[in-house]
Amino acid sequence: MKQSKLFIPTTKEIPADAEALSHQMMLRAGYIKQISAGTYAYLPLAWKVVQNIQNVIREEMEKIDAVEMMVPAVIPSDLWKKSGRYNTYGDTLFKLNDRHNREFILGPTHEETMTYIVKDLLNSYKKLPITLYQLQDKFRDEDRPRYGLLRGREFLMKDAYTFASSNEQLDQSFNDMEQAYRNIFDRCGLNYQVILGDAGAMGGSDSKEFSAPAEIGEDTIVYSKNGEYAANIEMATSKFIDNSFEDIKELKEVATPNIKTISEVSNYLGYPETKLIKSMAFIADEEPIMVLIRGDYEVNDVKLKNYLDADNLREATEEEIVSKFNSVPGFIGPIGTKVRILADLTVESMNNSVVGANKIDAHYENANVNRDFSVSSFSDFRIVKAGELTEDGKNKLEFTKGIEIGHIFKLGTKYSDSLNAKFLDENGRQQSLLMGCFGIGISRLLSAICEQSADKNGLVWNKEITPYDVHVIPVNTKDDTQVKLAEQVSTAIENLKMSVLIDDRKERAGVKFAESDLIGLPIRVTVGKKASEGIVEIKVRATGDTYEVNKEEAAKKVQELFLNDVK
Ligand code: 9G3
Repeated sequence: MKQSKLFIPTTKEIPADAEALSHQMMLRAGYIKQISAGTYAYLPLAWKVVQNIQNVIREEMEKIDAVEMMVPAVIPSDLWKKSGRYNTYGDTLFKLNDRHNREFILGPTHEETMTYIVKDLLNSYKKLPITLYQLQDKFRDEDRPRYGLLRGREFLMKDAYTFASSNEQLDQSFNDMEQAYRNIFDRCGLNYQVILGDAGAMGGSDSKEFSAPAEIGEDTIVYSKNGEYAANIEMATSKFIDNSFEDIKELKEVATPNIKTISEVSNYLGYPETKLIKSMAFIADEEPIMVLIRGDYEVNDVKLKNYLDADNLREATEEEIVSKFNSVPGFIGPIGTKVRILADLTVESMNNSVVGANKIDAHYENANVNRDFSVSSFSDFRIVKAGELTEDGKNKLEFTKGIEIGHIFKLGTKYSDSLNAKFLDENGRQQSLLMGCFGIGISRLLSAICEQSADKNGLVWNKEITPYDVHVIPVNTKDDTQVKLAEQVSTAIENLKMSVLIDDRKERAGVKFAESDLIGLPIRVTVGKKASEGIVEIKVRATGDTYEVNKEEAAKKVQELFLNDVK
């Protein structure tokens, strides 16, 4: 391909609002162009990479008998009203009306659509299991789209859906998909961890997340160095050790004038934060709930939401703390409270604790569960801390940041129940279809690959997904010898089944080399001054290794390097 015919709007300046390395480099290398907040055009080189990634995905889906199809992006809202998700996702759902004023949404994911399609068709166990997938843009009106393709409002996803007649079939599909994802991410040259993920909102049970370690990642991954434990912090658990037993003391009210936060109370009364109980006020689907946790921990919203199976969970406002908790912000506590009280396991073994007195400028000392207040149930509601031990006490927990590039779920019958998608089992009984759903964020995957592989000079592609295999650069396009030799070498390389981008533009050498480093093709062949001696230079982008070879052996050397030195 002649570079003069392509469209690669490279630029030197780094846009002010591009913080992520991948975002900066994809802009500078002319791979993407922002159209609006969170929506991007894939320019020719990026689109080639995306298609290469999609072909890797197709090959791996083929191996596990998953079948590609395509559904509309414009979906009637009433499908989402039936599943109950129309309200759950509120503002994040893109909504639109057609000319007859009928309501639609732009699909953010397609559990409902797929269930609607197979319902009444996959009506016998003989037709199950089946896994359908698509490679399609998804729409999510994110509040804060950012980091380029990492968090977009229109983005490419591979979304797959399994319909099965038994848990064994669903497990098989889930395991097949996990292996397929490992193969896909390995072939994309990515390093990643498979971690315990939150299945909460999806109504299912198990879920596994594929997380690519990256500073810019929005996920916090909790893991043990020996690799035995890895979980999204939303789900992570730790061993809780408590040995603070004392004799029960008399409850005592103490004046704490304008002393509100945990650290203020701790300092003012001279107690460590581990002797304080933090009382959090939440509204879960309109119900006021108080959650108690030891002063040195934070409540984990995801664990709480999953425990309550709530659609909407939020912290109460100061006004609600007065009106619904009959308390005073900063002095809220469990004693005398009428709302349901849940408590983290850390509270179960505490005694003689400090709690808010539910009135201005006052706290209690020596508060004890059961004597002074009752808890309706104890559960793990805490956010684990780095340095804590894994539940088996054998390993220390470390934290790192990661980019969620894939997530696989076992859904159960949440969607088939709500859309009445049933099949006849081998005993002639009607059952709801068992479902699994599996996603790869393809746009996000592109960013994650760039985050992990780009260097200060630009992008660096591996051989599986590079837009072109070899970059041939005639340094001086006015020099016939160089131009002819560049064409000869390009043809010889193409004859060895490698794709070539030839930089036939009338640009200065410095510009050509800098842009070649930016767009990141794995191998570069420079045809410069030594062309007259029939010598060309070959450079491996990832390592910088450089070789001078005769023109006759150039193509062979490129092939050898491409096969052996390029990842
Ligand atoms: C929405 C909106 C945002 C969403 C969802 C729904 C995430 C939503 C979870 C999934 C689960 C799986 C199939 C492919 C793999 C992931 N964000 N999720 O359901 F309406 Cl606005 O998408 N779906």
